[in-house]
Amino acid sequence: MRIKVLTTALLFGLVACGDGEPADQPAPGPAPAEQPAAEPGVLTTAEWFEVDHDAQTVSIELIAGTTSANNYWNFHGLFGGRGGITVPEGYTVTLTLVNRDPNMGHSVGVGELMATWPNSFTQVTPVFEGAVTSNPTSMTESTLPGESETITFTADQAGEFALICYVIGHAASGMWLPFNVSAEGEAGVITS
Ligand SMILES: [Cu+2]
Repeated sequence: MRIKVLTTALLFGLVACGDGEPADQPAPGPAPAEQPAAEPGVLTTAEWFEVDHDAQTVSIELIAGTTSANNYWNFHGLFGGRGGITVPEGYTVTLTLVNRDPNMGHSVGVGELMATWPNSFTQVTPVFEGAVTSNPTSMTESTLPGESETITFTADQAGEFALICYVIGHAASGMWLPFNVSAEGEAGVITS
């Protein structure tokens, strides 16, 4: 989402800072790509995401290995920073990690957003207390194929974070998902 927004801002900046060419000149190059049905960066709903504003709770079923994309190292088919989840600040989040990858254990935790990801994590400290599955760095004792694990935490700090698989090599290979905590109470998912 952020990348798209930045790209748009950059393009706008380039246009705005142009050298005064007539505005009615058609832009050179290929026509812009058609917009997909769901605009990137716009929060939407999904059957795996439920928010209850009265109870101030969010329920997420996070499926690892949903598709074979990225060698099954994905959440809901998303990897490499695509997609994302936004929850309102202060809400209690119940997240169930479901591992459908036929080959490999996975984990998930809420961590700081990084520009690049280390191959291995020597220490895992989640941003929110309780916001990480058990044995998150272990290939043999994390959430194994066919297993699931539920964690519960309170998203008590607004900001831009990430849902990270801490198994060695996985985050570096793209197995992470943007996770935002909104001070404005926004909730939803981005699925592309
Ligand atoms: Cu993984």
